[in-house]
Amino acid sequence: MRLPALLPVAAVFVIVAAGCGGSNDNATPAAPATPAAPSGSAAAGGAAGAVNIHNFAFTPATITVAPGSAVTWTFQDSIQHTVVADDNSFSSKAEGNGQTFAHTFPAAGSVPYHCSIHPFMKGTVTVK
Ligand SMILES: [Cu+2]
Repeated sequence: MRLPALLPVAAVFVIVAAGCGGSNDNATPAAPATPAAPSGSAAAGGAAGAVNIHNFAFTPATITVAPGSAVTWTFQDSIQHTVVADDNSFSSKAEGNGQTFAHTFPAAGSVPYHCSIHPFMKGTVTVK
């Protein structure tokens, strides 16, 4: 006469165990690959440029924008990078996945830049 009494206990045990396993699975999804449209920071007078930072590279490595335009870099690596002008006219903080950095280029010229953490990462903004 003991078996019927044990069955409800076993059922409750299974439900509790399932709830525990489910709440513990907290995998971090990959960052969305779609670049967000630059919001607000783009100055009037030129088309904005966008550069992705992914796999230890600036893509495109060379970008051309009109004077007064902003360039927005989107950090897409889980490893942190920076965007630093070779002449130090601008520099970002070290940023990781999903962050952005924007800089407006008022005057014509060519501005090489790099990642200060990984100096082999190089890019150039050409303003003309
Ligand atoms: Cu870097």
